[in-house]
Amino acid sequence: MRSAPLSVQQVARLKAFLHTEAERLGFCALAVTPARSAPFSRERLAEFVDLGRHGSMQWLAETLDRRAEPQTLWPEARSVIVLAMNYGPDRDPLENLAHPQNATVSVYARNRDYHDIIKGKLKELAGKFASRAGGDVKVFVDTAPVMEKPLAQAAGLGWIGKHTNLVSRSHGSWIFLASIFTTVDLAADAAEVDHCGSCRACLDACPTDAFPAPYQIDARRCISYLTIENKGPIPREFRTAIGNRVYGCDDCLAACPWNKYAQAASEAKLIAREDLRSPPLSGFLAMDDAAFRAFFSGSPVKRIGRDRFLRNVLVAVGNSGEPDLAPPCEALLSDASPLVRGSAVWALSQLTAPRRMHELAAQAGQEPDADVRQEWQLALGAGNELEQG
Ligand code: B12
Ligand code: SF4
Ligand code: SF4
Repeated sequence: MRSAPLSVQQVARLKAFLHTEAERLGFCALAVTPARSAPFSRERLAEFVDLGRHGSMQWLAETLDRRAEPQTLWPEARSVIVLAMNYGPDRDPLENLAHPQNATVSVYARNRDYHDIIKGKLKELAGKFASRAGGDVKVFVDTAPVMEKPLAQAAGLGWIGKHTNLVSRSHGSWIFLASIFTTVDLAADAAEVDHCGSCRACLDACPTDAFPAPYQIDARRCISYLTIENKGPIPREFRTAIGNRVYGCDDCLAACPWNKYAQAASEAKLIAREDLRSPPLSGFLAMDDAAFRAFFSGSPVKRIGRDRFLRNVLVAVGNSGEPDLAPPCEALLSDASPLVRGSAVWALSQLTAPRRMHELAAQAGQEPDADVRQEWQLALGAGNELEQG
């Protein structure tokens, strides 16, 4: 149902109300754009998918039409209220990369899952707005088929930087995005323009060369994709470059000079848990499913499950240069998960002498999984066939 048009004064009062309430709820910025696709966003999303840069994120291709056009997602929508929440780190987010025996969890995942935090606040704001303005509302954060960055740029919250994330002149790039769609026509705010200039710090900072060109990303090469979205083994070509990053990556964001304006998160649930600032890798290797769930209760890390998390930890262990981590890895050679077994083979191959690898292969016996067999073959060197199960 389309809402009745409001006077200029009514719209101004509603927007003032939205700003006050959003600030009270802990959002750092809010702006409005019409419920129309942002310029070029459809073509660029289609190109990204056509080139296969979405990897296994098939949902990006399946929802393309709704994602590219807000009114295909919800025909009655007239305006989109875009919001940002600051999750800025309180110290150098990359300092832990210099401690290869500890794990680096990306800044956004060092405490509670932002989806849960933002969704509750969005619903509260949307409910209050709807009771004043009339009409219907729908709230979205991250997982819905909405192109949050182009809408945020169109609303004026910031611009999509060369690292393909939104950068704000006042808050830098450590911001989450969310939106409220409404059937009410609200006056649009002015779009933001690009302030990257000749800078290319983010492009040069990427450890896996995931930017085919400025403003374009190949998700298949991005550590965030490889450690979070990707369900299979981590492709060998990226394992060394991943270093000790066990969940996501922040290097391109951290490189951005506009973060000099960023502030540390004020929302307590987004401030890093002490035990996630620099957790020793050794502490994760013995985790079973129950221990993993308990440790990551309420955290976004829980989403990938124990096996994928251990896969990531084992890649970091392989990069740690720490032979003391070999014994707990050996125990994982007989793990129930082929993903974990295969990653343990690789980690050990980086830490252990070839003779020991041959002893371990003999002890491992028959291997039913083809991927794990291949890991063994590569770890033992060509010509060493492992028995098939
Ligand atoms: C899929 C996805 C990913 C993928 C792909 C990343 C990407 N850049 O799109 C992966 C898994 C790699 C990923 C990683 C991360 N993500 Co993510 N992700 C998403 C998601 C769900 C969809 C994004 C999407 O549609 N991508 C497809 C591309 C084609 O769309 P697009 O980037 O909007 O496209 C624009 C640009 O590419 C640009 N463009 C393309 N070609 C060209 C050419 C020229 C000349 C120009 C000027 C522009 C241009 O224009 C396009 C359209 O306007 C959004 C949430 C959402 N619903 O939007 C979160 C989101 C983008 N992610 C977010 C975050 C925080 C991250 C990470 C930082 C997490 C981490 N620490 O590990 C990393 C950052 C990696 C990076 N450099 O982008 C935040 C970003 C907030 C912000 N400030 O922008 C979002 C918005 C989630 C949220 N609700 O806050 N993510
Ligand atoms: S998040 Fe890391 S791997 Fe992904 S594009 Fe940025 S720097 Fe590269
Ligand atoms: S690091 Fe430089 S090029 Fe990259 S987003 Fe920031 S300003 Fe733009």
